[in-house]
Amino acid sequence: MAWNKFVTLITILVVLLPTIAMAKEFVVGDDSGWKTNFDYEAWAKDKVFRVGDTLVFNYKAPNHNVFKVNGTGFKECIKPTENEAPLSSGNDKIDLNISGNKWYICSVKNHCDLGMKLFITVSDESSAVRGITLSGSYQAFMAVITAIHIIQSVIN
Ligand SMILES: [Cu+2]
Repeated sequence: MAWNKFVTLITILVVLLPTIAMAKEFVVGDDSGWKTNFDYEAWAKDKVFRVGDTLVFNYKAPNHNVFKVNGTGFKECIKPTENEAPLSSGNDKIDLNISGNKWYICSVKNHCDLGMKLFITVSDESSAVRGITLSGSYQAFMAVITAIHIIQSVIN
């Protein structure tokens, strides 16, 4: 009967919850990947990056690369000096371990000017905190479900 379904629902949610609370992996540009003539400002606009999340730059090596730069380097597309090695695997993962502003560019030819530049702000509210927030609303949700079931059983 309904009680069995309720127990099943609780079991599913308890199993799923830790997955929901885990750190996020952001694929830069989603399916488009890291390329010229893409609006990464628009891509990043509605996203919330947190400490513990990961950025993934996908592209066909060696056509592009990923350089971490500062705000000026980003704005003026300044290529880092020769002795700094860029990420260039074509599947570059960057762990966002520290909060603050981060700027990334491609230093191949004039790709930065052609739009291969990404600016994000990493929030210091960690994924663990987000998990707690989520489980808070989760508890509220479960309380409502339980209340509905109690009311239903009283009516019946
Ligand atoms: Cu490039």
